[in-house]
Amino acid sequence: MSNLNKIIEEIEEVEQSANGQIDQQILNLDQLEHWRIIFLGRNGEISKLMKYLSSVSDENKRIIGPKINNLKKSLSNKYNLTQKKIDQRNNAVTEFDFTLPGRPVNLGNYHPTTLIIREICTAFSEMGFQIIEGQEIETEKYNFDLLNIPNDHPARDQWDTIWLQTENTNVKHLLRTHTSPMQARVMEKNNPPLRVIIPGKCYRYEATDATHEWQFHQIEGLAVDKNISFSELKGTLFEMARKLFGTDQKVRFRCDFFPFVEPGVDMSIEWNGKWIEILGAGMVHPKVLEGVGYNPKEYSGFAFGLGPERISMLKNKISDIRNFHLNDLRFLNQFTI
Ligand code: FA5
Repeated sequence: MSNLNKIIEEIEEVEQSANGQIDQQILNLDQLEHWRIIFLGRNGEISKLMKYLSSVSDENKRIIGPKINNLKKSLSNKYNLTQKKIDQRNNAVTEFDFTLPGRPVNLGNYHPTTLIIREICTAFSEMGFQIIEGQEIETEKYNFDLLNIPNDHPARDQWDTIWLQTENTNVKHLLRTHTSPMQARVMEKNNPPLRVIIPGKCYRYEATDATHEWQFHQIEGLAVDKNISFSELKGTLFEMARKLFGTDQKVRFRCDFFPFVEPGVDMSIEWNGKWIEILGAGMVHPKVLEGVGYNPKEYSGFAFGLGPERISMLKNKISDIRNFHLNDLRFLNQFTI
């Protein structure tokens, strides 16, 4: 190998070694200084290469001279760049201000449905009602039969039902269409007097729109005792409306039909100059009392079922019930405790 080739090879080796070290091994300024001395120092590798210039021909000088100069420039650049990077890293650590307040943690809120259910339940528990919960998967017997809605009765159409396919084909299961099946379940397990409130989810095979969801909530109320009359029903619901909407709240009762109450009513509240229906109610039908083994001559009671989302919509000026399930934080963040 000629002298020239040997020198070129050496230049390349120095380049490789210098770049390899600075890219992979240099972590701090001390190491960088050590690297500088080895490659760019007075007796470093670049200086050693420079010395070849005095021993080669002018022609070869013109070949290796620029190569050595370029290498020196590129290593000097790399040195400056690495020094900057290390400085920045060091400053980033030393400039961290430990006295700064921490980043705020996003705290969750209660869902508006939870808030309104709690508010309504509190109103009733202040009137002596006990709060209980029930199951969302029901049988035909409790959702319909024990509520005086026999098979093939047209009243069933009022509750578009999501039926379930289960292994037991003798018992028909469904997603409860209302919370009323809990009336029979509570009465079967308890003796009067009783006053209960039952919040929970309901499901109907319905097209959704601004006031209808296929999954929504209801709050059922039931009171059974001796001598319970329609006055107690009216008084209780009137008091609830005053607690929820303010002491001036006007309410209106009108006749309505539900097979499990007699007489049946719906209650509306006066809202922005209009009557808005908020619940169905009535005196528990004697057949329902009989069905759970109560003597209708001895006991009477009232029941009602209301939709908490609809009440929240009125109170909070929500124009579309579907907002409750959209999971949109712009909507949900507006509700705080
Ligand atoms: C019933 O479901 C009866 N079980 C209520 C009842 C109980 C009457 C006890 C008498 C005695 P209704 O289908 O009207 O009735 O529903 C009651 C309330 O649930 C309605 O006033 C409304 O607030 C709410 N609701 C009904 N369907 C929907 C729906 N698709 N989306 C949102 N809320 C609904």
